[in-house]
Amino acid sequence: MTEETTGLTSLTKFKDCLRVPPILRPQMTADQQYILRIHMRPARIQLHSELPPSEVWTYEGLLPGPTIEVSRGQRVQIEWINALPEDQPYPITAVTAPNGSQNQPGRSGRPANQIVAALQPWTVVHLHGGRTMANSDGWTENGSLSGQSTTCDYTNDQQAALLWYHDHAMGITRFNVYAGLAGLYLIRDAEEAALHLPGGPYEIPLLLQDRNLDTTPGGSLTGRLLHKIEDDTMEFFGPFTLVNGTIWPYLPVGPRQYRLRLLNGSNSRFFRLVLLDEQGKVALDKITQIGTDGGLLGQPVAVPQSGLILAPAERADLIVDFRALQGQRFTLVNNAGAPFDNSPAALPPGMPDPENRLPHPEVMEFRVSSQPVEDPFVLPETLSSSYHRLEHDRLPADHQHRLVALVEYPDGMLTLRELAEVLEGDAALGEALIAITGEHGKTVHYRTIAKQFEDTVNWFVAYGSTEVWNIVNLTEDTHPFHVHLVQFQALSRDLYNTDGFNPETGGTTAPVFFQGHGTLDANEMGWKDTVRVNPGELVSIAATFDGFTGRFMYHCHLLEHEDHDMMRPFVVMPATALAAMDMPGMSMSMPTSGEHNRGSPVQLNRDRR
Ligand SMILES: [Cu+2]
Repeated sequence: MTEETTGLTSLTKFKDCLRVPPILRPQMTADQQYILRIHMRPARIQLHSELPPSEVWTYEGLLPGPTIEVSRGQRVQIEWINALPEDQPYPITAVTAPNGSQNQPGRSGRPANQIVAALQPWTVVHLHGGRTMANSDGWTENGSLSGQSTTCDYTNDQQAALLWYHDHAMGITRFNVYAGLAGLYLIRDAEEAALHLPGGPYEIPLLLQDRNLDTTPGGSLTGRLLHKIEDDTMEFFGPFTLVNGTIWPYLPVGPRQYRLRLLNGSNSRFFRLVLLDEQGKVALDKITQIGTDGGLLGQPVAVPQSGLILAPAERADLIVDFRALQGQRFTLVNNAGAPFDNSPAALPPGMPDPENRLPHPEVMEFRVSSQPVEDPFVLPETLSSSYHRLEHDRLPADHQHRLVALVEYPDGMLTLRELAEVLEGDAALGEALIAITGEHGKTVHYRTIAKQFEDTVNWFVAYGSTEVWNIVNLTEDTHPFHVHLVQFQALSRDLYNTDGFNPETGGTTAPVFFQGHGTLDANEMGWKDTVRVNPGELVSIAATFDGFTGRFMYHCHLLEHEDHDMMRPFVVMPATALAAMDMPGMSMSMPTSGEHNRGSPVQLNRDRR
C-alpha cells in the first residue's frame, strides 16, 4: 500500500506510473546500411511528481536513453554524438559527507566537490555485454569532447539478450553514468521468437538505480542529483530507488503473465529482490527466471527464496505470473544491505534497514487489474536448445588459466592484482607474495605482476582459445567481475579462508586455503558477462575469446571501484601473431598442447580432477 511519507525530505511511494523507454530500431539507408545517430544532451526531467525537474545528461533527451532494438546479425553503425554543452556546469553535485549520512538527502553540511563541479563533458560509450570489435568497444581513454562524435560498428552477432549502453570515460564513469548516461539494448533472434514469450506491452524492461538528491538550506529536496559518499565509504549508495528514471513507481498490469527484463544499473548498490503480497508474504513463487546477462537459460529456474540478487550490471530475464491475482497489489522490495557482502538480510523483507543503508527497501509496486484477460502463453520446458553448460573437465585440454586477486589496501585503494606463479629459480625480490593452498593441499606462491590500469599488459589471449580465469576475493565486500568482448560461464565458486592475507603488506603470512565448494545458484548457470565474487571466494569462469581481436578491458562493475582502480586491459591476438611477438611473457600467453601454462593457478585446478 502507498505510504504516507510526504514531507520536506521524503517522497510518496508508488505515486507515479512507471515509464517505459521508447524503442529505437535502426532504419535501413539507401545504401543498405543500418545507421543510428544518438546525441548526448542535457535535459530537465522530473524523477518524481513531487520534485522539481532534475538536470540530467541523457541519450536523446530520455532517461534512461531510448531502448535500441536489433536483430541478431543486423550490423548497425551508431554515431554517438557528444552534444553536451561545454559552457554549463556539470549536472550533478558530488560530496564527501560524514560517516552515517548516506541515508539522508542533502550535503550534510559539506561543500560540493570542486573537481567534479569543474568537469567537462567527456564521454565514451560502451555496449555492455556486446561482442564488439575493439575499436567500437568504448575504450575508456578514447573519450569525445563536446561537439565531437565517435562512430561504432556493432555486428550484433550473438544470441538474443538484454544488453545496455553506458558511459565508460576514464576516471569519471561513476559521475557520467550517475548523471544519466545509460540505456537499454535488446538483441532479438529466431530462437527467442519461437518461444512466443510475452511481448509488446507485456514485456517490460526495468532499469534499477539508486540516487540521492540535494536539499535547500531548509532541507527541501531540490531535485538536483547528489553523488554522496562518506569519509570512510567510497561507494555511492542513495536512499531513493529509480526504476526507468522514476522514483518508486507503480505499474498497472493485467492478471496475466509478463516478461520483465531487469538490469541493475546502479553505481554500487546490490539488489536482492523479493516480491511481497498485500499481507507482506513472500510471493517469489510467482517469478520464474528464464535468462541471464547473455541470453536465455536452457530451462526455466526458480528464483532463490531469499531473493533475486542483482549486482551492478547484472541482468535477469523473468516471467512473472499475475494470473488469478485480480485486484491485488504486489511490492518489489530490496533486502540487500550496502555495502553488500552476501550476508543474509538482517530484517524481514520490506522492513527498512537504515543501519545497512537501506532506509527505503521499496523498489516498485505492481497493481493487478480486476479485468480478466486471455493469456494462452505456456512457458516451455526448454528455452534455449543451443545452451550448453560448460564444465572445466570438458574444456579444450590446452586451455590457459589466469589468476587475479581482488585486494583492498589499508588506504582504501581497491585493486585487481594479476598474479603469476613464483617458479623455482625465480629471484626472491623481497616482494610480498601470496600463497594459496588448493583443494588437495598443494601450496603455490604468487607474485603481483600488475595492480593498476596503467601497469603493463600481461594477459595476451590467443584468438579463438578458451580460457579459465580465476578470481579470488581477499576483500570484505562482494565485487561484480565484468569482462568485455565475451559471454562466459561461472564454473565454480570455491570457498577460501583468507585470514593469512595481510592487507598492510599485500602478501600472506600464512597461505590462503581452500575450505570447501560453494554453490552457484541455478540462476547463475547461464551466459554471463558479470559475476559476483563474494568475500573469501575463488570464482572460476570460462570463456572462448573469439569474434574480434584487440585490446579490451575487464573490471569490477562497482563504478567507484572501476574508477579507482579495479580495471585492467587484456589483448586478444591470433596465436600466430603471438608466436611471432618476441617479447617477455609470451610463454605465459601461448596455449601449449596438453599443458597448462605458467602464471596460472594450475595446481589449484589440476588437483580438482
Ligand atoms: Cu569492486
